[in-house]
Amino acid sequence: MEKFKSGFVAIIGRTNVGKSTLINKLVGEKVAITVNKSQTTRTAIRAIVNRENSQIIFIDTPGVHKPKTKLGETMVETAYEIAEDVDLILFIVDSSKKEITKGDRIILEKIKKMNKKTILVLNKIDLIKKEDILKAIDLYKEEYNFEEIIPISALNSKSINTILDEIEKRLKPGPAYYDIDEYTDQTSRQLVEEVIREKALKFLSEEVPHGIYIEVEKMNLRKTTKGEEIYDVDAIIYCLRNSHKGIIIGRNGTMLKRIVSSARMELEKMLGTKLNLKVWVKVKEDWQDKDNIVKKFKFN
Ligand SMILES: Nc1nc2c(ncn2[C@@H]2O[C@H](COP(=O)(O)OP(=O)(O)OP(=O)(O)O)[C@@H](O)[C@H]2O)c(=O)[nH]1
Ligand SMILES: [Mg+2]
Repeated sequence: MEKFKSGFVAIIGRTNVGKSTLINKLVGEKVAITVNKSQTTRTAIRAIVNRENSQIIFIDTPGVHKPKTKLGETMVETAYEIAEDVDLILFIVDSSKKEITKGDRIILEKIKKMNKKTILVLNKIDLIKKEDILKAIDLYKEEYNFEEIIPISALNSKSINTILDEIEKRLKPGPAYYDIDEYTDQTSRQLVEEVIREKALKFLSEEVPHGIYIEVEKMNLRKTTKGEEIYDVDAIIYCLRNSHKGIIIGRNGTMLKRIVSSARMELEKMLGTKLNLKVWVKVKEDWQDKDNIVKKFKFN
């Protein structure tokens, strides 16, 4: 019999290239929120794939970008620290960019310096012509001795097994580090915070949602008189300014209602129980530069 293998794989890349979309497809469950905006992922999330002869632990990382706050700095540092630590890197680029962008170049140089085993994933090929895929492969081939270059569209599941097979080939014998029925180390509290943030990012325009963070203050599971399980959850959306608070709540509370009901519906599906979700909005100026808050987003 083949020896059981295991290992840690970091998914790294610029912001908005599709890292979290890919990790969700790899695991077959939603572990990370995905939005068509930059800097969606703030902290590293582990997601576990159990195969017959292996266990692969993926780590989704915040997108590499030019940081403007302490939070941003911590996010980028986190991504690099994780890359240093893993057995293999999945480097994701957006193939529709047709060139190696400045941000990709910075990451590429880091990879060269670390001299790590790296699989390159050319994502979003649904947006480009077939011949451009070959061009992109040639472009990157010259840059680094990648283990493999795999063109995909993370919107479908077509190449997921290819990616998993290519990773498995390169893992060393090792134990299963996590229970095989676990697929993430995220707590349900964190999940609630992230899904609320996803909806806020989706429904609010650019500047406002980037300045928010969510804190679940209370999360209790109880049984209703009918014997159904229900979570009572109190959460707070912290934002940077009073004007932002007004926008998040919206006229007659409509925006907040929209965020909360959309988050609730999705979470009920994910958690498999009913949710009584109450959300308040509060102002906390400059939190993105406050160490005691930013430390919440550090990887541990
Ligand atoms: N057309 C197309 N869109 C994609 C593909 N993969 C991801 N996207 C979209 O790209 C956007 C960003 O995806 P995310 O997965 O949130 O990107 P990310 O790299 O995790 O971003 P950060 O967390 O901000 O670093 C979302 O709107 C996705 O639906 C793809 O293969 N094709
Ligand atoms: Mg992400």
